[in-house]
Amino acid sequence: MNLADDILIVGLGTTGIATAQFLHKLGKRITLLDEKPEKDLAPALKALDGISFTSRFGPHKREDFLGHPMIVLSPGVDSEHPYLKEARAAGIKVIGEMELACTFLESPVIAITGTNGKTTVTTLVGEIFKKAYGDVFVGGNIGDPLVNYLLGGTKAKYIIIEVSSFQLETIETFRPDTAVLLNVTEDHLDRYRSFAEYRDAKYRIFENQREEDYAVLNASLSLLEGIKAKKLCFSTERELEEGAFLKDGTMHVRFEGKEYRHERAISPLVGIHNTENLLVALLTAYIHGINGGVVEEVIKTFTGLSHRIEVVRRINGVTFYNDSKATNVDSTKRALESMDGSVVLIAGGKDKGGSYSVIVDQMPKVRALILIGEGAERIREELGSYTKTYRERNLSGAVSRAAEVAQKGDVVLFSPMCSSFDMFKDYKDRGNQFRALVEAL
Ligand code: UMA
Repeated sequence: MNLADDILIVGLGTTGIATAQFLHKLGKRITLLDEKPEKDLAPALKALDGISFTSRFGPHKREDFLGHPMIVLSPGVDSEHPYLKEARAAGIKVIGEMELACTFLESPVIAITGTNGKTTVTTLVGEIFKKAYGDVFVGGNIGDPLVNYLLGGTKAKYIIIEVSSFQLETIETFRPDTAVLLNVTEDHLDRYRSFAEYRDAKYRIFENQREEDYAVLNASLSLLEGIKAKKLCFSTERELEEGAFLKDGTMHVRFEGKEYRHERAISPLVGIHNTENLLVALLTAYIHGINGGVVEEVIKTFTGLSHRIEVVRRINGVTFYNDSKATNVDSTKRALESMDGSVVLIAGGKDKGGSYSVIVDQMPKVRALILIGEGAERIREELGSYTKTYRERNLSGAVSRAAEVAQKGDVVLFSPMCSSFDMFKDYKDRGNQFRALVEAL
């Protein structure tokens, strides 16, 4: 791609900082734009010490988007913002950081998207590839922007990235050697005008692939049209001629005329959603020539991520789980499905506009529902009639209430179904605060 000499970077979070450093290294003239006031951007500006740039901070203005031939967006910036539409109409090139970075990549790329499980799968695939090949970059939406890999200046054997729908909105040539789509359920309806728009952004992961690439996808999406890459599916429900599936407690991978088998029980991860995650990891490893012994060694010891159905503590026969990473309703549904016995569910946070009734089937096992945050009222409207429901002012009140209503043998599950930004810095901060409150009980 021909990069302009004068580039506007929108958003000065993790992505914007790394993008500014990279474009500076390439000798580009950069301008930084962020809707926050300058005083709130002090840490970001400190990270850019020694780099020359012009900047405009505070509420976005139309003219700020029109003065540069090229714009690089951070994922959090809606690419359909009216000022960006106007910029495109004026002939300005608008791309995202992932598109910018991918044009410089020389190593094979494995990209993983999906509404849920993408961080777990990216981490697990990363661990397997590190064990097999040593030098591997693991990043993207997981927290380390792809441009950071380029800034590192070394060449990895594989690049394994978690990719969000936000990042896929602004691609043009991004072409993973292996693209994985885990699942698509309602999320981010505060950004997208419809579910279809969100889903279509996810499907773009396959858009530029060719016959020699691989598309790994959930068998429920196997009829998806327009994929040029070789399709390989995974399923926990049915046997597949080719791909990965679960049968009688054994995970099977059928690939290029061979069959590989691993017992499901070798992994400490619980739940059917994790079986899917494991099948994907196995399939991806076999596609890229990794030996079954290496895969099994990693799978046996991979205990999952923090803030994802993580046991915090057992008190008087009640087990407290931190599932702060559940920022959408499908994620909470999966957590509930993995639980045996009665559950006291703590939920709520910043509402993203989707329907909470997705978990109605699981409500018979919910002894009590304890709600916090901006989304509390909408959740109560949709689920309040199914169980005893409490509204608490903050997380501390919710944890105390949960300890009070839970009975011996119950699970207290903090699985918010919402994002964290109404009351916390991010889902990690929210999960850490939950842990501390439970530890203090
Ligand atoms: N901003 C503007 N104008 C806007 C919107 C935002 O100026 O219209 C500014 C904000 O004031 C802020 C900056 O942009 O200063 C933040 O940019 P950002 O939201 O893109 O955040 P980054 O820190 O760059 O983090 C992003 C991803 N964030 C989002 O997609 C919202 C991170 O994913 C990702 O880890 C990181 O890039 C590295 O790739 C987070 C996430 O929540 C974890 N992702 C969503 C998800 O997983 O569901 C998609």
